[in-house]
Amino acid sequence: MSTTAASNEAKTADRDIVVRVTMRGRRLAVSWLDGRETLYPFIWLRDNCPCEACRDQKSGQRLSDILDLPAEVAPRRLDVSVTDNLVIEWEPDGHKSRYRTSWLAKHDLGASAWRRNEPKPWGAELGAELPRADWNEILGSPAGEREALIRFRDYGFVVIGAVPTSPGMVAEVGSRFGHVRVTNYGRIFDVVSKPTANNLAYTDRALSVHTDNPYRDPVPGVQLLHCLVADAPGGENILVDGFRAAEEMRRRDAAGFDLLTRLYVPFSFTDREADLRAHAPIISTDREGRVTEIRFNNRSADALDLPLEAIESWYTAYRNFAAILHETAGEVRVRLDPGELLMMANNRVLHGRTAFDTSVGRRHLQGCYVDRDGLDSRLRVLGRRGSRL
Ligand code: OGA
Ligand code: NM2
Ligand code: ZN
Ligand code: ZN
Repeated sequence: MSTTAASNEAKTADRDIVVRVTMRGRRLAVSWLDGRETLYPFIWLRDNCPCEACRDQKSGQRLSDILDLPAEVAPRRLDVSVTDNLVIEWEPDGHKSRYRTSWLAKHDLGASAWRRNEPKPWGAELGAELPRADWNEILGSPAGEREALIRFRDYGFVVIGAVPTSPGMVAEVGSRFGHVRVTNYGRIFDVVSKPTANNLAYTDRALSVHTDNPYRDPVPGVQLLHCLVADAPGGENILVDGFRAAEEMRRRDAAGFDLLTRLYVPFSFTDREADLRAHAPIISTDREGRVTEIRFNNRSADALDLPLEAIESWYTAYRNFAAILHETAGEVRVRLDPGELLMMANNRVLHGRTAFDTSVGRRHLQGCYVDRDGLDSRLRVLGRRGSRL
């Protein structure tokens, strides 16, 4: 363990040590001790000058407008003799910029890896050891809280244990990590079987795996479900990694995958007070083709309004994807006990439940939604060196 840590540290240092800086066209080429070479366009460097004339030193925000920069910038003088710094004096105005080499190393414009953490795909095997956390450990130390958020980030969900079963705790947990999103269902909602339910979630029926609120724009990023009472037989939760399922779809039916990413389909929810509608693809991808969002909820799928020629082939693709989502090889089952709280990335992990029988006992979950960006922010803050939050 210690050897690995030491060699990792050595590697990090090599990554941050500059051996040579040269001009190449309108870019600066930096060679690093670990053998890499990175390129930085002059305009990019000048725009990212961290000096006090360019950045407010308190907020870190940029003070200038883009047009305040000369259109043609180029280094007049380079100096790498200052430890861990690259100093550039610029043409035409003599402005001086000083960049930390570790900052430059981190901004390798040729590699996209530093931009994101790859999700860890999972299937049924994850059921053997669910990503778990403990509310007391989250409260107890920044490291404990960070661990919980890292599991959530990597797997798209985490089961948090030892959350007191007092009503409203779900929003307290949500607010610990991010910002609760109020919806037409309220700040928090009670998932119980009710006689007159405006949503099938408020019945004792089984719910097949789904994305919550696909009819909303934007869709809530994170859902929390906190178990208060679990006395009714049944009511087991089912989780599926939608990203993994989408990759499986791409492999098995590339043309169908393509249809599900390209065609926008309608979702809706209506009751006495609400008429929510949104159009979106079932699978969304980024410019590099990576899956970024799954929106799958058959209960709230509205009548397709695609061009006539597209309907049958879309249904074939939709059914193929649904079949993958319903494969037991991809699903994890968990029966929440009172005090357990399931926190899920609603854009990635689909959830469902089996039916439950209220003739024997009650079942009561409380839920809320939080925005995803707050959690990501919290994780970064907790990762700051010496974080003592
Ligand atoms: C929901 C839901 C699952 C459950 O309320 O959106 O999916 O376990 N509930 O009741
Ligand atoms: N509830 C539990 O998104 C959905 O319609 C699923 C959501 C009603 C907030 C249920
Ligand atoms: Zn500056
Ligand atoms: Zn749901």
